[in-house]
Amino acid sequence: MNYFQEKSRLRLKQDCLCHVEHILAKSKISDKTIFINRFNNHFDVLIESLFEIYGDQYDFSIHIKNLCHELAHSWLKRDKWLKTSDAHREQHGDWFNSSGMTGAVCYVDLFSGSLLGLQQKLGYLKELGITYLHLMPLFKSPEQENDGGYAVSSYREIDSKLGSMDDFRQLVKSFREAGISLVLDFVNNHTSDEHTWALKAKSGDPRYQNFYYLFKDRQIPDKFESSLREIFPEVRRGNFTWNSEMNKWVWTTFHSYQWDLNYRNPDVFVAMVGEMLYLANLGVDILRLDAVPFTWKEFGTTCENLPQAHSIIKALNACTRIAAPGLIFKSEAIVHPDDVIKYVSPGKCQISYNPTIMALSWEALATREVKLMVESLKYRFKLPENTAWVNYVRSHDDIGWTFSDDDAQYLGINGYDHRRFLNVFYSGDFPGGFAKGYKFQYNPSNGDMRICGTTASLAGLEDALQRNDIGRINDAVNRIMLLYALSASIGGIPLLYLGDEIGALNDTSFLNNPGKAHDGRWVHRTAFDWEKTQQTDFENTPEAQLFNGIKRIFLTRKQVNAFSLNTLQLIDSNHPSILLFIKRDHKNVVLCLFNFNEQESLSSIPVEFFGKTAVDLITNSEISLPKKLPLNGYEFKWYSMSVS
Ligand code: OTU
Repeated sequence: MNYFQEKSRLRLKQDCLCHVEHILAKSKISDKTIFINRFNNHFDVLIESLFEIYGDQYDFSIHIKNLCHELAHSWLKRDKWLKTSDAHREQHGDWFNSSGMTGAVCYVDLFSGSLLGLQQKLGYLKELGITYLHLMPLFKSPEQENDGGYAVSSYREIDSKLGSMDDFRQLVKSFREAGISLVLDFVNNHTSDEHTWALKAKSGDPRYQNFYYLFKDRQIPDKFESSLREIFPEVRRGNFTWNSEMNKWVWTTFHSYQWDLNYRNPDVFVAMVGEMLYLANLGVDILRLDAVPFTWKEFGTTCENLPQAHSIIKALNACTRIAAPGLIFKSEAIVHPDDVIKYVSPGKCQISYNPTIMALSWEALATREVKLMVESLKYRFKLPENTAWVNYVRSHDDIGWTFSDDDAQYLGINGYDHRRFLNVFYSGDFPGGFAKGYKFQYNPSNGDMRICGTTASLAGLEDALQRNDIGRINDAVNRIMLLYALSASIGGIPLLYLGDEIGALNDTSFLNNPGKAHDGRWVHRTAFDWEKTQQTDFENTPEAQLFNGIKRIFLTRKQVNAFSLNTLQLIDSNHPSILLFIKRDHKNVVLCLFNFNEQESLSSIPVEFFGKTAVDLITNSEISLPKKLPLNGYEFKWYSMSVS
């Protein structure tokens, strides 16, 4: 910023401050200084981030004033209990990351039928120790195809099949009282083509036509297209959709009914802040920012991960710090590891999926070698303070092999060939393999594809059950527990895909539903089988082993502060299949070992620990640590010692 820009920024700040003071003065609320202080503390970051994207717009200051108006009014509408929680969380910048935090995710309709039904499942979630629950998109969306709710028609209306806004408000309160934070998606890259803004655009309203990227002919789309990726090439080629009502091409990165929002227009930013703060004021604790890499477009680029997409997040974050500081963001960037990490900071997204470790733990199961995961952990795991990874085994989406080709090359692995091998392995085509998955979105232009399937089916349980082979069933169960144990101890928050704890298998019944049949991801978005939970109590079924095993993993994790910390010390196990790292805090040192192999394997133990007495955290028994430690097939071990 030059001298004149600096001057005008200061003047703008003064104007905005007057503006919000004026709004607050009209309200009866007594604690106005809290808002003013926050405004003073975060306005500079807000304005700098917005200046990066809108600084060249002649009406910049008008939009900023509209934004301030939105911030002040949203804060005034915020419930008292949320304001109390805001104050507490401001004092505890890492409130979301402790070993007590355990995540889970579900579709409300598939898990419990409705929001009221979900209230009834509180006991089940508590038994598993869940303290963070991500509810997949809940809002109004097109009747037939809606990308599992990721085509939002209104950010302020609950899908009537799931319940009402009042049901949701009640749920937020009772879950918060039960110690469960709620996570919702903020689908901010696009709306559905049935959102009021899209409907107005279709009817010719120029203000709302400017909310989207519309083009009268193919000239500009073609120029962009040459450098763009295709996300769902089996559904539609290219990134643009012809709309005959407007006689225009619309930018649609995902499906044709998901219209990308035009963030070049500051009006869109202000409107989306309004929607975001509405969600915040419902009492949502965490917003998952969907598809974060895609919000800014520039000619000649991939239109992913551009610096301006980061400026948008910084600005959204600053808005929450001012008007709803109890809220944090979770980044959903399933991209190259170097790009994933750039979204994670206290000023952007405080938490993020860890897609690299997710993919690499499946990679290690397929290869029985941990070297690619170790290489990645060396350089791509460390996060800034007051941020955390969300470690997941499976999500509602496909698995993309987003590891770094440089890491692979360093180890003598050809990234392209390795991805091909992993796709063949997990789609079940590899001779002698254990996985039963499905190929997803094969792109004939470049050979890319991804993989679908439930955790259990990908880990071999479906195949083992079909063969009725006890040995294979045990292997499959142990693979699943291995991955969950890793997610619970590596650092950050583990995330359970509900159903994994009872071994949910692939379900192809979605093929009979015309709204879902074209999207293979529904094979792993299965209806929760409550009958299976009955078996977990008294039978030695795979369901019982999984449920009790995962529950034990989560409950044990709660007692180990070091498991949530971002720091990790990698140790060479001297065995290609064994991952070995140390987690420590000021009180305890925990050796964590994971055998990615069905055979018994021997791990070296660091010399400083020879002969030390350690507690096996899972069995609660004591052991004197040997030089070489045997691990059974797919076994994991957590050995804790106090710092002397
Ligand atoms: C997300 O995923 C959601 O998780 C998907 O369920 C949605 O379909 C999609 O956005 C559109 O809303 O490409 O294959 O780097 O990987 O945003 C899934 C981010 C996806 C993308 C991700 C996207």
